Amino acid sequence: DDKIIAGSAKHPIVVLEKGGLYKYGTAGFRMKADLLEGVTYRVGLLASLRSRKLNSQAIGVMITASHNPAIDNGVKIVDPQGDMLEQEWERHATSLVNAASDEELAKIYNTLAVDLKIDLAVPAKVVYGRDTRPSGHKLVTALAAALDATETEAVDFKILTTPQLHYLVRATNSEGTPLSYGEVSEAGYYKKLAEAFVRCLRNRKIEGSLVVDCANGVGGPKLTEFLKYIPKDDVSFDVKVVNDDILRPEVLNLDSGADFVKTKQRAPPSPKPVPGVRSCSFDGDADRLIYYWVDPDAGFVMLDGDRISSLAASFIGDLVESAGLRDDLRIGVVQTAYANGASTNYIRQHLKLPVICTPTGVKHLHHVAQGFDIGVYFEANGHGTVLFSPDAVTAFKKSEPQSPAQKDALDTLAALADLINQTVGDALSDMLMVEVILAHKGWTLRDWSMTYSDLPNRLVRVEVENKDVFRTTDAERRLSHPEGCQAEIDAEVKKFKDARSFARASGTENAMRVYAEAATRSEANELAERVAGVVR
Ligand code: 16G
Ligand code: ZN
Repeated sequence: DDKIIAGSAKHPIVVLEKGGLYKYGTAGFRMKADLLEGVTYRVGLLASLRSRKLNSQAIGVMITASHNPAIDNGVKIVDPQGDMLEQEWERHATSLVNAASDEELAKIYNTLAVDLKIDLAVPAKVVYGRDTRPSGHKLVTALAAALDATETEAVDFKILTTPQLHYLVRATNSEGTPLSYGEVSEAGYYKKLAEAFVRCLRNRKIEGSLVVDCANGVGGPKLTEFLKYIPKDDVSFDVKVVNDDILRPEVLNLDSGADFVKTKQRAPPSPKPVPGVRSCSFDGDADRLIYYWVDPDAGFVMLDGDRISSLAASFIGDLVESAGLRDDLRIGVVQTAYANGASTNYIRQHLKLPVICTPTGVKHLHHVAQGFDIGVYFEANGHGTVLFSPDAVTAFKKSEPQSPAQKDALDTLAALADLINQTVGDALSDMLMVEVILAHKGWTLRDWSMTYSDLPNRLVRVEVENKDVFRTTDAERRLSHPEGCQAEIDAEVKKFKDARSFARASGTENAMRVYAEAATRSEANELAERVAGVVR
């Protein structure tokens, strides 16, 4: 206790104004970096408890604020298989972090250990990383102090993308087992991806070049490093890495990155987009991906998470068919209410695959996707992945092919299961998947964009007095509270053709978000404004 109290005194918590509380949300704790030192120390304590609770398996801690401005930072916990912290424990994180004093902190820590039947004498292990934000240094020091105070084995992987840290957690816990996820090192991650990329492509050719905007975040140097692992004799992959300046923190996520492209619906202004060139953007911690190009005739065309999802589902669905496994493996797609209605229709009616809608936040989508043999999940904002069950992977490896085409399909599926990050959405891995699919199909971005037409849509942010009075049901598609609000929204939606709209409280900002879809752009805009009026 003395050690915990002494450490906490060195990394004090900032008491929030007006009795405000810190809350472990969809992105862990995320806020202005100067509020986070004490928070990170306390998260370190919780990570050690979690490791001890789970038979000394390694727990991950990632320090990042993704697409937020450079002055923000965040801290979140990664579970042993590389997935998000179990929801039940978010409460424990919140209660530990809000302890009123150093002594109170030690008390809550001990109470949690008793209540959760945690043996504090067993070993604990925590592995951690951070993005390129300058504040990361100080937060890592606070984290290390907590691990020291609790006698937890600590491995500092230094600067990483968020998905790399997730990879390393899973690799650490599976090392030396038949289910080994890969070498426990950053190089191991690159080797696994590069090897799977080559296997996925075999003699197929990637056409043209690809410009990758890295939002001046950690994805830039990591992508450059990855490219060194591609054997030039086997694959020619012409990538131009742009917006990869990590030395000037003030440019992080500035007028660039996947979040900018998706919300502004335009290409980053710099470097000046070259018409026709295939382009994509990562976000600040490289777990989101958006594709686009500037068309000489049509202007800017974007291929977002819904497009990546339907592309993956279509390709993998066809492969499973060719592999003769259609009757053995259940394939499904998971989306949120933000998914464009046209994508949902395309997947259900054209691809004939089930679609399930969940609330916003990766943990929800991931969990539901795990219920399929092959679960494709993406948020429209470009975060997502494809999960393969152990049964599916066994089927790819053990099925006896009856024809060269069937063998080819099985080999490609097995390689995809290695290429696609199984722990969390990963911009680098997803980008390689998209490149593989386009190469197999012989498609340009224009071909990809022709599969269906998006319904015109509009997303608005609405400032409200108290967002907490708004509660949702039906995977956030309807408001249950305040009473009568949903009926008013329904009445507005009814006035438009082919329309849909919903309002939900943001989990990351103090605001409401309103989404509307309708037959034309002006109708979508008008509906969004009207529903915003209902909420305001
Ligand atoms: C978080 C979520 C992201 C979601 C976003 C919604 C994770 C790792 N991240 O960033 O998936 O799209 O929140 O933000 O779950 P909002 O609640 O402010 O709309
Ligand atoms: Zn991110």
